[in-house]
Amino acid sequence: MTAPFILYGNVNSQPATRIALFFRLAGIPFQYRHLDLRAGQQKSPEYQVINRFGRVPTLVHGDHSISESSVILTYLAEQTGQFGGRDEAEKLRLAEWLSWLADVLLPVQRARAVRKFNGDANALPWLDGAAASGLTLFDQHLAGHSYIQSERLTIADIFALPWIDLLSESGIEEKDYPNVKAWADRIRAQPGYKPQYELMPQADAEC
Ligand SMILES: N[C@@H](CCC(=O)N[C@@H](CS)C(=O)NCC(=O)O)C(=O)O
Repeated sequence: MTAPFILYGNVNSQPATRIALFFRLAGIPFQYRHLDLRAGQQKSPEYQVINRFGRVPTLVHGDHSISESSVILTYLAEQTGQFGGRDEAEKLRLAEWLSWLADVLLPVQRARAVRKFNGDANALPWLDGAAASGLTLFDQHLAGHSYIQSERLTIADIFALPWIDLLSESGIEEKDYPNVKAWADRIRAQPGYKPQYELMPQADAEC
């Protein structure tokens, strides 16, 4: 029997959502381990054995414990044969996209964190401007493309979608970015798709 996939996450975490979304879209069961971030469970010595950064998500699979959602998605694509690159050139393009998206759209996540979790409101003017710049570039790229890389859903799409799904919590209107909206709707129509707050329970579970 192959080892189970075990995801450590929190329902509010967009990086953790990416991994749960991968499993749902791929139709692969996983074991879910809830971490209470407010209580600081992610900083416990036991947890830091599997995640040196003290954050979620972590994927445990056999002898591996992997952090960073982009790395986890790349690993899962390799392990399952789903949503990854089909040859070396595609794998490299996907790695580029993951890195670019993480740079350019991170202000979207940060703007949500400030608004939802009462962060430093002084940061908002800069974050809102940076989020708008990133989304404008992303929207321009998606004109004429069904998915981020070619016409096929990949881990790059799964990486980006959680930020877009909760744009309203970032203080941004999805309709202001029509190509992004059309792309997101295409993914939302996929079998297995669920929005963030339905993807992960607030307790350990078999999913
Ligand atoms: N770059 C990381 C970001 C992970 C991250 O920011 N995790 C947050 C939740 S969204 C976290 O665990 N925060 C708790 C902490 O830093 O103590 C990834 O993509 O996995």
